Amino acid sequence: MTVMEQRGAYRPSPPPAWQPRMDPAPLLPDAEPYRVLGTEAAAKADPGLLRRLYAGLVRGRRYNAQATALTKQGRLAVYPSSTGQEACEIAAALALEERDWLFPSYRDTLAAVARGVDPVAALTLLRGDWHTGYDPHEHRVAPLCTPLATQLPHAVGLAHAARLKGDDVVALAMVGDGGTSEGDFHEALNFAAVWQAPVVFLVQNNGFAISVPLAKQTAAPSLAHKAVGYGMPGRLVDGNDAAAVHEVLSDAVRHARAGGGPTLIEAITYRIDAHTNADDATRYRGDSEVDTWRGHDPIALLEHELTERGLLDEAGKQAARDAAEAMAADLRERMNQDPALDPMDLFTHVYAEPTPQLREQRDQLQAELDAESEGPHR
Ligand SMILES: Cc1ncc(C[n+]2csc(CCOP(=O)(O)OP(=O)(O)O)c2C)c(N)n1
Ligand SMILES: [Mg+2]
Repeated sequence: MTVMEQRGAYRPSPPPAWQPRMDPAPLLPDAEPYRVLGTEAAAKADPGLLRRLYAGLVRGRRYNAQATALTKQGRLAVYPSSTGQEACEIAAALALEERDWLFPSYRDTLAAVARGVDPVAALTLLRGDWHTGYDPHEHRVAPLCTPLATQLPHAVGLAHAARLKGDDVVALAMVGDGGTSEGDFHEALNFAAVWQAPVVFLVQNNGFAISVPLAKQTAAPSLAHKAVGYGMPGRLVDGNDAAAVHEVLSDAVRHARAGGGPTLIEAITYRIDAHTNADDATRYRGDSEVDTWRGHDPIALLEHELTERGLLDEAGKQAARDAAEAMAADLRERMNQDPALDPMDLFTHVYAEPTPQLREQRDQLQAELDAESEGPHR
């Protein structure tokens, strides 16, 4: 048969039937961020949990104020405050079991401390003293991560490995709104969904990536909507409502532990302070926006609920403040002691096998230190 005859014999047929691989509707976030405080759902919230959240929030705010003060005294190089975001920080820590893992960003010191990391050790990186100040295995808290979103693939890797080993472990990875534009965010969510890894992604949408507002960051309907493209559920929550954040995170952790796969949660919150002590936020945002968010303060919201239900009186508030003050005093005192540092530690744990350049730099520093220790130079 000639080619022309073959072509003539070709009968077009419709393409094979196509169907979406799953119904996307259940993955979509609700139209409104989920709330508990100030709604009927609040009556069902566990009083003990609300009290623990309250104590954690009060302590967290005091920690932020103290750490910021330490930057002004030259005791801390930099501090990214999470004032206004304490509900996300504390609820994240309380939604995990001891055996679970937390993968924090540089802003998530409070979550690390709420999981048991020593408040001083949590600041080691921000003081510039060492790579990280605590043993990540002790409280199952990965090092605070400064390169944006790199903690996300780490969390997925750990969660996937745990599942392969049969360990009943969930990883919670925290990231900012700006971090969602990173390639690592995409790779982490894609792998997590394909592998159905037991991981929960918590995006704290605090409105800004340093000076870049969300509108310049993304054109997505919400960050939670991004979940659908990966094949995982997206959830929206009021990030200043500690009870709501705790409930949504706990649901996602339970779902992941039961083999249901990952969830992407977007918590709507606001960064009350500047990006860090080195930033001047008045250059890119107005006071009225900040004031509006001060009116939706996570501590005030929870305090109101607890007071209304007769679960918190003046003595209870004072007890929370006293505990926070004692923590701050201890932090101040220990941070005011000069740490004993070996400059040669700069080169420790950078690579398993140091590169020739690193070896050269190490030798050079050692020679300089030796020369210095030989006493005053002639
Ligand atoms: C890979 C990478 N690129 C750029 C930076 C510089 N940087 C530090 S914080 C930041 C903004 C991040 O904003 P967001 O993810 O919203 O977190 P937030 O600081 O608001 O908690 C940028 C761009 C970085 N640390 N890492
Ligand atoms: Mg942000």
